[in-house]
Amino acid sequence: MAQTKLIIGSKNYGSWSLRGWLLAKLAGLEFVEEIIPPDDPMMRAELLLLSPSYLVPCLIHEGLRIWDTLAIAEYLHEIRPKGGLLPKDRADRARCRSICGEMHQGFSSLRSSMPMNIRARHPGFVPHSGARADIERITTIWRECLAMSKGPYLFGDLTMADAMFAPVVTRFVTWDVKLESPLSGYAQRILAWPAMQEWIEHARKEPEEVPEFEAEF
Ligand SMILES: N[C@@H](CCC(=O)N[C@@H](CS)C(=O)NCC(=O)O)C(=O)O
Repeated sequence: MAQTKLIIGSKNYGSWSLRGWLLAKLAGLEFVEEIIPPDDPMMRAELLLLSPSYLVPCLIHEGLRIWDTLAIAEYLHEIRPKGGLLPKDRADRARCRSICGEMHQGFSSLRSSMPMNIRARHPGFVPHSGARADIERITTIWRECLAMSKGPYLFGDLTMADAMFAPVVTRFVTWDVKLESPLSGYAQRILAWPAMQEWIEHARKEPEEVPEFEAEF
C-alpha cells in the first residue's frame, strides 16, 4: 500500500501545516512528512503540484488527496472514528465543529498582523484594534469551553479544536499576549503536548528565514 504522506511547509512559520500535522498525530495516523522549504522555488513548484490548491497542508492517503485543513480533520475523523478528533457528545461535537469553522475562516486581523513565528519574540507588542477584537473572541471561546468541559483541554480530552487553536497559542507567546488563569494554564498544556514539543523543537532548528515574516509590525 502507498505510503501516507503529509505535505507541509515551514515548521517555524506554517500555522496551517502545524494544524494538519497535529490532527494527523491526534488521529494516530502513521505518515511521512514532506516539507516544502520556504526558500527553494524548484522544490516548492514540484511539491505544490501534489496539492490541487497549491496550499499546504495536503494529506495523501490511499491514493486520495485532501488539501484543506478542515477537510483533513473531518477525513481523519472518518477513517479514525475512535481517534478522539471530535467529542463524544453530539452537542459538544456541534460546538467543536463551530469553533473549528470560526478558526478556519476568521481572525484575519490576528493572522495577518501577528503571524506565527515560533522562534521570534516581540516583548511589549501592542496589537491593533482588529487584532485585539480577534484576541477577545478567541479568549472568550477558550474560557467558555474550559468552563463547560472543566478542562484540561477545550472539550476535556484533546480534540481537533485544540489542534486548530494551537498556532494561536504560539502566536500569543511570540507577540506577548498575556493570559490569565485558566487560559494561561490551557496555553501551557498545549505547549507541553508532546506533539507540540516535537514540532517546536524542529521549528527552532529550521535553518530558513523568511524576511517578510521577520518584519516588525
Ligand atoms: N484554508 C487552507 C489554508 C492553507 C494555507 O493558507 N496554507 C499556506 C501556508 S500555511 C500556503 O500553503 N501558502 C502557499 C505557499 O506557502 O506557497 C487550509 O485550511 O488548509
